Amino acid sequence: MSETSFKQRVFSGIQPSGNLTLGNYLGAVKRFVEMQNSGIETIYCMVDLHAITVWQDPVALRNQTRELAAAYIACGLDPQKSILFNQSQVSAHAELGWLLSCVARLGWMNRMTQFKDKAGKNAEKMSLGLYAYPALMAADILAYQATHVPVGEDQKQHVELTRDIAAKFNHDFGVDLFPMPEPIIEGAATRVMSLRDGSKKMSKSDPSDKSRINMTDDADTIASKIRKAKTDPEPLPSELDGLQGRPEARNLVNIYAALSGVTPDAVLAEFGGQQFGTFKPALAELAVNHLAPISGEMARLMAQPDEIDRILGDGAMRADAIAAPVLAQVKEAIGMISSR
Ligand code: AQP
Repeated sequence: MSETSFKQRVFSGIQPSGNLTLGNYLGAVKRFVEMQNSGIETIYCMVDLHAITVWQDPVALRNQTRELAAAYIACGLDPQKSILFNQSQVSAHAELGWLLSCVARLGWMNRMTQFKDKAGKNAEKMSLGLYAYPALMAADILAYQATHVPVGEDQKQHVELTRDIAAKFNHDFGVDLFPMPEPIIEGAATRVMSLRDGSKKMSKSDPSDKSRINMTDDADTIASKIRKAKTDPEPLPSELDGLQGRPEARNLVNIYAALSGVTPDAVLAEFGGQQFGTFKPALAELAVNHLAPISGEMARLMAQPDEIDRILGDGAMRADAIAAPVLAQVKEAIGMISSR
């Protein structure tokens, strides 16, 4: 365990690998904003180096990165208060990623469930980068000596691996350079599920657009996706226990709770005994009211790509000023000569 007391600092990132989904928003970005507004130092990244672990069309990647920056800002991240930048502009990420991949053990990486989920039966055809992704994610966090990492439930294992890598580095080199970062997984929707299959998480890269709500979807599209969301024929229960074995119903209740800022119990107290024919339109209205101002603001920002690039450039310089000295200390600890 680290004995140094590290300054509280938040780091997290999202891949610009497609449209930001309601899952990314409720599981991650909403929390990013709360942490920013609590006064802690916050650093939020568009992790383009992670995005390319699967094929990205270069034109689309550029657009998706700007769109993600626009989404961050439209959701309430303030470039004055938070450092916002794209990962590839700060070379400490890639460099520290390599150094930490020499610390991480193959056995640890082999236990990562996200690789297994994403690779499926095609592991042999996946990029080496997809397999090594968690070591780069550890570098993202540790380059800033971040103490808190707001993420959705699916990223918990990667933050735990980051702690293992940090502890091994500190131990192997007899230093106290890295804190043990804490995953922050909070809220009613830490794992938003696909609208088509309650056993799969909602994901940007799901081939079916109907499986997710994109932050850029218009009101009609949101309403139609919620209306067509898979459910069961039973009415909603009045108690949480009644959602057992009903993953699709649970998912919609959790989404309603997270959007309206109440607990799932409170949602069931209001809608228990009612059919989805009543609940779905209420959820659609809530989602549209919540998301329409965000997508409107995103569209406004996307009309000014130069301003987005300026914000990202400023963020990259501020991020580099924190990460470069940490990287220098890491190299020093490893025994690398600083020759210039
Ligand atoms: N369904 C989800 N529910 C709650 N949180 C979620 N997150 C992702 N999906 C959900 C959280 O969003 C943050 C950013 O995730 P990411 O882009 O780094 O990668 P991911 O977890 O692999 O997300 P996607 O949407 O599934 O992307 P693709 O399809 O490109 O792999 C993380 O904090 C994550 O927990």
